[in-house]
Amino acid sequence: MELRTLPAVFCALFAISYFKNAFKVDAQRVTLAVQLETMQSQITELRSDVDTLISQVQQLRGEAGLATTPVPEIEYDPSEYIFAHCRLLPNAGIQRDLYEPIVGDIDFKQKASGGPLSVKLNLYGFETPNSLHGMHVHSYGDLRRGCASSGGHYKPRGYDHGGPDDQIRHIGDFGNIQADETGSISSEITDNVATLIGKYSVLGRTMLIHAGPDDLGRGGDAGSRRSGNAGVQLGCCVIGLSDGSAWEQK
Ligand SMILES: [Cu+2]
Ligand SMILES: [Zn+2]
Repeated sequence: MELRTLPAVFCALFAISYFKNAFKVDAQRVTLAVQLETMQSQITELRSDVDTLISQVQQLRGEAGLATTPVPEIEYDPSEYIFAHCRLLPNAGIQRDLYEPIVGDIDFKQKASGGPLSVKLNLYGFETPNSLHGMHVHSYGDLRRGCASSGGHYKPRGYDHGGPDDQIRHIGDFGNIQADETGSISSEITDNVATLIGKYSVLGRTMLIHAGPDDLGRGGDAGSRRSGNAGVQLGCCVIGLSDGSAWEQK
């Protein structure tokens, strides 16, 4: 080999190795891009699996009464009152011969700064004079299948069922209400646990009245600890915000 051809040979060798490396890098890049795309689609799939699982868990929690679906925060003037209303109707989800045609209004009033909740009842249509009926807040304001689709007792804190004066009770365990001799109820009660405000607000949830008395968790069985064995769900309604006029009316 002549000396003067050496630089040309070196140049050629260098060019060959450069392009070889460049091709190698390019091929690696293509492989990585394909892997990345595969991983991205796997992540998307996993995300939708997780979403499905979350909604299944949420549904199960709702059925168990452990719903924690947050109520939107509302800014109130703390010096004002908050009012809510609920138009009670017979349970559309049960056989006609099981339900008593109870109807009426349930009104709520509470200071926006907190404190006890006043509940005014004006209900009619109970068939047995002087009968006792369990009354509770159930988890959801969903009445698609009558009262049954409102879920279990609203118990975001997970405690056992109890009476209104018990330390251990659900948020909306109002205990028993009693019909008079004409099958009507006109009364006002005060509760220190149920609230219209904050994280555990009963707004948007269901007020439910049962055919039988609530044993207040003292029945000694699982049903008692879960819901007070108050029997058939006679009637229900969804608690919604209202102005003060409904409260003043009766
Ligand atoms: Cu109930
Ligand atoms: Zn309860």
